[in-house]
Amino acid sequence: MVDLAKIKPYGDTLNDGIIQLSFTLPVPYGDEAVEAACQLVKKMGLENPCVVYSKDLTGYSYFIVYAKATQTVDYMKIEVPKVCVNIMSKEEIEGYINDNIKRDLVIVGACTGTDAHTVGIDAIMNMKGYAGHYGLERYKGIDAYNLGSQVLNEELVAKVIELNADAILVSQVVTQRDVHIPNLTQLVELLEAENIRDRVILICGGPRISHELAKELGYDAGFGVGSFAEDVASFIVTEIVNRKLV
Ligand code: B12
Repeated sequence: MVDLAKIKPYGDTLNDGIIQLSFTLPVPYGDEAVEAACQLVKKMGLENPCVVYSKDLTGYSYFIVYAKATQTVDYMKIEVPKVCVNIMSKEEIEGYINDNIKRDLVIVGACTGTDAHTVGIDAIMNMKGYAGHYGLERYKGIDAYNLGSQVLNEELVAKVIELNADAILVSQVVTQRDVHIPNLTQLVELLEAENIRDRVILICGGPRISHELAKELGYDAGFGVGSFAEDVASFIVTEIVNRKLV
């Protein structure tokens, strides 16, 4: 029986609390390294650590450990800020643009700053799309410009002005040392300085981007893992109509 007010991990039998951790310790492989791994897991508040796999990483040591969590979470009290929009199919979005906006939309996207990961922004924008979901370049009524990777915010803003874009898509995949935060913030500042922030739909995305973070940073929406072009396009077209940017 699952008590939603007190959920805990399920490993072998329901409510046994068993979880799996994997990590690397910067010490040579051996009994002392295994003991260090167990002690570390216990210090995390987990019980009965059991090293089920370990490997010498030439000077470092890698572990997979099973352990028992006794903590629980009240699932009934969970609230996650999400993009609230009716997700339409590609054809429905094309029809919505035709019926409600009556002009082609210009969407400019890029992976910005020092970030060279193109696959995420390509998944959303490229003609062939991702996992069976066509990208924005294939949509009737959308002119999509994918500027690629390592695009400076200044370059992106210049392109947005040149094309009189309706929406900006920013991809940030690398989040080491929170490098994405000042980069995303700078873009908002540049758009404000150019006095165009209010007339564009500003969206960011990436595997460690949440809608909550995006809103905090001054974006209209944030999209994470598993997003498709339909999710983003549905948000953009609805927002354009709601904000009377038609
Ligand atoms: C492929 C890859 C690379 C390739 C990138 C090639 C390319 N042309 O893109 C190369 C080898 C160049 C690379 C380099 C590096 N990488 Co790399 N890379 C990856 C890897 C294996 C896959 C990323 C990927 O393609 N995912 C598939 C796409 C489809 O998923 P996605 O990006 O999440 O996109 C989806 C959503 O997030 C969302 N989305 C993404 N962007 C946007 C934008 C908008 C607007 C919207 C709406 C949605 C959206 O929609 C997409 C579809 O659903 C990941 C590990 C992993 N398994 O994820 C590491 C990873 C991202 N890389 C990492 C690192 C550290 C690096 C390097 C710094 C390594 C180094 N020390 O040199 C460099 C950085 C280079 C740079 N300047 O950016 C780390 C990042 C850690 C962190 N927290 O920051 C990861 C997580 C690996 C790891 N575990 O350490 N990498």
